[in-house]
Amino acid sequence: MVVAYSEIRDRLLKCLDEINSSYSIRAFPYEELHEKILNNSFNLVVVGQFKRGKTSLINALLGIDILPVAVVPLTSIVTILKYGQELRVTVSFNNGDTMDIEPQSLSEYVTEKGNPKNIKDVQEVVITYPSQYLKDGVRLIDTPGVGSIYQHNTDVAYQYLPKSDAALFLLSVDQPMSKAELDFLKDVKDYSTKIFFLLNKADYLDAKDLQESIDFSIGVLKEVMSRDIEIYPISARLAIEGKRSASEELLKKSGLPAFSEVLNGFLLEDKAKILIVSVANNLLRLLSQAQFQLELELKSLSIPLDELKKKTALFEEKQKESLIEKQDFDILLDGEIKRLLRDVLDEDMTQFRKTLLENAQRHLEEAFVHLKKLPSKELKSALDQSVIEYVRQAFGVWRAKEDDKLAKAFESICKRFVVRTEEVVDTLLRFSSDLFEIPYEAIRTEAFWSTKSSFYYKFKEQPGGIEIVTSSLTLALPKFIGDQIILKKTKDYLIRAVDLQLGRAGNDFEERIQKSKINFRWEMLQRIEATIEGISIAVQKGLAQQDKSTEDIQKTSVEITKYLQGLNKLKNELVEIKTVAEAIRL
Ligand SMILES: Nc1nc2c(ncn2[C@@H]2O[C@H](COP(=O)(O)OP(=O)(O)OP(=O)(O)O)[C@@H](O)[C@H]2O)c(=O)[nH]1
Ligand SMILES: [Mg+2]
Repeated sequence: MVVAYSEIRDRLLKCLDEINSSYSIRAFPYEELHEKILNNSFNLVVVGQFKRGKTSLINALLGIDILPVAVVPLTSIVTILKYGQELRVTVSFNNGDTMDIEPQSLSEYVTEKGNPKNIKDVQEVVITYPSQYLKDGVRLIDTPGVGSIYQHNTDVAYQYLPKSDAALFLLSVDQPMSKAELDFLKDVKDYSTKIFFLLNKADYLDAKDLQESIDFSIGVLKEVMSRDIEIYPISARLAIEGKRSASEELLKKSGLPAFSEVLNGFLLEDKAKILIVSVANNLLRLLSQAQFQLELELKSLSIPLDELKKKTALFEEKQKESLIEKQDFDILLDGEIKRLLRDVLDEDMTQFRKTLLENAQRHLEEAFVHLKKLPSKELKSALDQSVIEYVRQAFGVWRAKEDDKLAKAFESICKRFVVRTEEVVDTLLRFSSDLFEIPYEAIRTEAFWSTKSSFYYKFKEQPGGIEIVTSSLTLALPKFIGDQIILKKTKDYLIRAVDLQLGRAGNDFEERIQKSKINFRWEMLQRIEATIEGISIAVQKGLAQQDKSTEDIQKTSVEITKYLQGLNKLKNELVEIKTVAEAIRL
């Protein structure tokens, strides 16, 4: 069954809005759920050797000619394409600044020719575009080709792998796979959970030769990946032509629609499904609770006053138990977070520092051999530059990976504590359910917390890459200084630069984890509070009504029943949405 993701997403959003506007549910996480649904994005990162047609593929997928392509190694900066109501191109620089530019000037920032060795110090470029393809939350990430003479381009490509949902690995028929390509693939394998292989430029070959090329690539890839491989032959060129001339035939021949379908199926099944089901479950849980409270209110209208008071006293006794639970919650959560910072973050930083210093020193010595003919002052500044560049790249890659790792670890802590919180809430509700003889249906919502993109651990979009203090030594350099002293001083500088960077990165990680913890804790305790309050208020309302006239009581009871019917309708709709989502299969 082909399900339009946008369709069930919109149905879910409608439910969410209706609950928010018609039912006053305490601690209803409307904003969070809304944002979660709207921001659900699929990051597709396009990687491969230089000149395989990565940029062309993105143009083809979008049916536009927006990104610059060429016959020489070109893309040097990562470009992210995402949905927006109008075309807009924003450049982010490593120092944190951003700037909107005209689309025509794109190549002055993202290409090796327009921005050689990234002298403009660009971190990334974000393009928003009103394309149907991007509307469902797909984000396409164009990366510089690896393996060209521009090493810095290769490093950049690595940074975007850990957070991607899938990598599109591009090969092309005009060149057999190279060693650099295979080495790169081995790394991609470590960083990326899902890889699709595309064999581009299929238009160069006839059917027989194309098959031969596919078979050859499959053979090589199977060995590296140690699993069965599927390769999708495509022609970005034909796809662009097909879209431009609105020719179905060309488009079909390009192989792109067939691949898109597979890709969309994967995205739906892997991410959209989990998201929809878990949000629906969360809403169902909240509605169940609201329903319980309404029924309790209804019941309280008819229970004899004495009995009602007795039951209320019993409930108040019970709710004291949750105070102890709350204390335990705090102690345990603090402990887990401390362990995360100490056993994971500190440990990783120590390890990274060691490897980085070793590698960077080796790099420095090599650079020194190349550069030592330069006059002292130039030598010093060239070495500093080389160190800065090296450390920046290494940090970028490490930080992306560490970020992902911490997010997952934090997520898994949250997951355990959500289960705990829900148990406390359910115990209270079940107790009241027995006490007042009203049915209560508990719904588990763990799925929500296992979605890949983290919820509580909030990522900044990470503007501003690694800032490095420039060495002030250059200025203070004595006139006739020996080369070896320069090397030594640069090595000292390297250590200071690394430690400074590491200190910053460590603080940044820790601060974000602590902030995330506070948010999480608050929200969990809020859930328990809201349950207790909801139950108390329902009983209080009943109590307050008891001395009213029979007519008034009758009126209230009709109103509540109407509310309950509305709730039931919403619940049915949510169950249906869930069923549709669960049926999504590739
Ligand atoms: N015949 C043919 N040529 C293609 C196709 N796709 C791309 N090309 C050409 O291949 C060359 C490289 O395309 P790009 O899209 O710039 O490749 P890239 O992988 O982004 O290159 P880098 O950014 O340098 O890594 C260009 O001259 C394209 O016109 C295709 O399907 N068929
Ligand atoms: Mg490119």
